[in-house]
Amino acid sequence: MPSRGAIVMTTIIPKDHPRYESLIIRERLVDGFKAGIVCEEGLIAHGRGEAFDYLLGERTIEPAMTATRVAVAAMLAAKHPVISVNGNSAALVPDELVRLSEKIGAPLEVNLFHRTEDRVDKIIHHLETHGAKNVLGKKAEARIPGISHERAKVCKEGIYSADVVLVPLEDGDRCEALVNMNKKVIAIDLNPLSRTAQTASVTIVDNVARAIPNMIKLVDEMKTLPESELGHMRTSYDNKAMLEEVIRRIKML
Ligand code: PTJ
Repeated sequence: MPSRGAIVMTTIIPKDHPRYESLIIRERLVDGFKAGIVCEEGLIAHGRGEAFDYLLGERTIEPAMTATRVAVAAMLAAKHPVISVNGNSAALVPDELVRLSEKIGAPLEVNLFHRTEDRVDKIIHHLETHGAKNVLGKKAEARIPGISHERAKVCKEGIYSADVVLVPLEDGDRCEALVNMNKKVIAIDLNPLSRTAQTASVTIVDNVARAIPNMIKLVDEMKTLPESELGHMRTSYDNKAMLEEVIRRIKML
């Protein structure tokens, strides 16, 4: 029997399948759903993401890599960075979220749009089986002002007091509310037109399954760079221009 919240791959995808990576990602989501980690709506949201990923060629395009570099520069400079984790990202990149959290010194906080205490417990347990310690989110005693849904519930010493928040798969409302709290919000969203993508401080238009591993590699490359260089990366970056470039590339298809 799988342990509580454990993901067990149930379908075998042959490695020589031309769309192997995409199908593996889909299977991880389905298995995450069966394990009670991903919600029904998460499967629908993934379908939307897949469509945009197809348009991007299912690869990290150059403007997304630029945004990823700026995101890492922001996280390295942050006083209190926090990584928000929802059902989909926990199912897709649990090992990588734990590694990024350790490398940056940014706690993981489970924060769900479709929040149930059972799913919070399962996701925390799932991250712990992948090596995480002190996952936040069970105790969510603070609220983000200006939003009425469950994602407003946050941990006081986590997202509530963070200066930089990384939010893979965000909803637009909360992204805007976090920006209104003067936080730097780094979103990972395959849809460059979404309200999240348009309101975040830095938007990585990429699949979370590629973006988080890219961030891990970049932390190693960038952590020895002088602060002047990291600062220049952050201040010279224009998120709106980057999004326009992504949309231009999609139109050129
Ligand atoms: O686990 P919960 O309860 O927090 O719920 C998670 C979902 C995803 C259901 C919730 O956050 C939600 O409703 O999200 P939205 O508003 O549908 O937005 C999801 C966004 O993520 C969409 O713009 C998708 O294109 C995008 N997306 C989907 N899959 C990926 C993705 N972006 C990056 N990587 C993906 N794998």
